[in-house]
Amino acid sequence: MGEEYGIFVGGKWRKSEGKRFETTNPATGEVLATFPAATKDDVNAAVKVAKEAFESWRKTPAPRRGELLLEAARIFRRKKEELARVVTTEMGKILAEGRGDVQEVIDFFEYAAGEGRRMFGETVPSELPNKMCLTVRLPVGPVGLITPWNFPMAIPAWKSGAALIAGCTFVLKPSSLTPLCAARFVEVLDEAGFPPGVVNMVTGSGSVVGDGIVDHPDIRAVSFTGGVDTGRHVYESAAKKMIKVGLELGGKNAILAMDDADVDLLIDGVMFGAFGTAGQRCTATSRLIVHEKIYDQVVDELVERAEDLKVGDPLDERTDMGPVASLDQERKVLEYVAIGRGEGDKLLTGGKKLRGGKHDKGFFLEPTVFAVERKKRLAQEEIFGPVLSVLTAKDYADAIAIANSVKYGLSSSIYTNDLRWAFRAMQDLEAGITYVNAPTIGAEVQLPFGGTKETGPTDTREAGTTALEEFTYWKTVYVDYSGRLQKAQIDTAKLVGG
Ligand code: TXE
Repeated sequence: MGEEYGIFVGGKWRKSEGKRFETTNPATGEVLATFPAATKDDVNAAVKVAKEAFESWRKTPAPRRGELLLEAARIFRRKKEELARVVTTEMGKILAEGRGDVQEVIDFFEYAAGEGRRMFGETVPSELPNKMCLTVRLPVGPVGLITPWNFPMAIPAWKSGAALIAGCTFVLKPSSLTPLCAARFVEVLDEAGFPPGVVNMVTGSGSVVGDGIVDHPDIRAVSFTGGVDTGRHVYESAAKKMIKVGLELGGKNAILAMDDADVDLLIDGVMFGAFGTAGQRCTATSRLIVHEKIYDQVVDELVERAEDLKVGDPLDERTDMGPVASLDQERKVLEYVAIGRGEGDKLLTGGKKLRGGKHDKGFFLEPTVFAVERKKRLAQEEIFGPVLSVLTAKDYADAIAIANSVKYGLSSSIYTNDLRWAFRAMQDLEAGITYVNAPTIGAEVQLPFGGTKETGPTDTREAGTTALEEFTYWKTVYVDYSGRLQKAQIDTAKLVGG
C-alpha cells in the first residue's frame, strides 16, 4: 500500500479532506504511496501561510537564503542514491538517469545559492550632481510552481531554487504521476531548515489544485512546465490576473545531419537524444532531418542500433530504456504509431508494446523509428515517447525549412564539420537552444533553458542568470543627497545646448 502522505503546509504534513489517489511504479504496477487530491480549502490554507511567511522571507538576506539552498544541496548529495531510486521507481527512467535527475537538483541549488551573493543590479549615473541611481531586484511575492512528471525532482528544483533565492515563498503542485518524488524533495528542503511556510506542497488535480493556485489572488507569479494545452489555459488565467507567468511547453526537437557529418558521432547522439528517458524529455530528439546523400547509411545504422537497445527493468544497471511513465503515455505513443501507419509513414523498426515475462507488468514499448514526410502528423506533433521520425532534406536550406516548420521551438541540433552550416544554423534555427555536434538533450544549469514559439510564448528562461526573471521585478531607486529640490532635465525648460 505504501506510505500515506498528506499535504505539506506551513512546515508540517497535514491531513486533507480530499479523496486519496495512488502513485505506482510504471515498471511493475506496484503501489508506492497514496496522496490526497487536495481541496480548494487546502490550496487556500497553503497560499495563506505562503503569504504570511513571505513577509519575513523577503527580508532574509539573500546570502542567508543561499546558505539554506546550499545545505539542501548537501543533503541531496548525501541522499543521492536513495533519491535516484525513488525517481526511477516512480517515474520509470533508468537508474543512471534517476541519478542525473538528483544531480540536477544539486547543481542548480549550488548555482542558485551563489546567486544569493550576486543578484546584481546596476548603478547608473544621474544627470544631476549629488544624486545616485540604482536598480535592485525584488521578489514578486508568494508564487505557484506547477511541475510535470518527466524530471520529477529536477524541475521542482529549477523552479523552487530560483524562487527561494529571489525571496519568494511557494506552493508546489507536482504531477499526480510523481507526487512521491515531490514529497521526498520537499522533505529535504524541510530538513535543510527553510522556515515554516516558505516551502509548501499540495497534491491533486489540475482543475482544483492547479487552477486554485493560478487563480488565487495572493499568488503573484506562476512557473509552469507541461503540455501546450494546459500551458495555454494557465497563460490565459495568469493574463486575467495580470501576473507573471513562465511557461515551458514541450517540443518537436530536431537534429539536422549534414552530408559531411561524422556518422558514428551522429548515431551515438541520436540514440541518446531520441531514446534517453524513453523519449520523454522536453528536449528529446523527436525528428532527425538527414541530408539525402547520407540518408540510407544513417537509417540503416540507426535501425540496427535501435533494435539492440535493452528495454526493461529500469533499476537494472544493464537496461538502456525503461517503461514509459504511465498507461496514458503508453496509449498516446501507440496511438501515434497507428496514426503514422494510417498516414502511410514507413515504420522502420519498433512500434509495439513489449509483452511476456516482466514486460507484462509495465508500460514497456519498443524503440520506434519511422520514415516520415514533412507535413505528416508524426513530423509535426509532440509524441513524448520513444518514437523518432526521420526525414530527408535536399540541402542546408531545405533542412532548416523542415526544422522550423513546427509550432514548437525548444531545442535543436546540427551535425556538421563545416563552419558555414554550424554558424548559420545557430541563427537560422527557431529554437531556444541549439547544439552543434551534440544531441538536443543535455542542458547545464548555469545556462538559460527555454524556448520560443509555442514552447515558450512568455520568453522566460529557467536556470542560468535569467532564472530570477520569473520571480522578481526591478525597482529603480533615485537617491538625492543634494539637500535641495533638483529637477531632472525633463522638468526643466533648459536643454543642454538649447
Ligand atoms: O501534462 P499536463 P501531462 C506534454 C507531453 C505529454 C503531455 C501530457 O506531450 O504527453 O504534455 O502530459 C498540471 N491548471 N508534456 O498530462 O497535463 C498537472 O497536474 C494548472 C511536455 O503530464 O500539462 C501537472 O502538474 N495546472 C512537458 C502539470 O500541470 C494544471 C512535460 C503538467 O500537466 C491544470 C510534461 C490546470 N487546469 C508533459 N491541469 C515538457 N515540456 O517537458 C493540469 N495541470
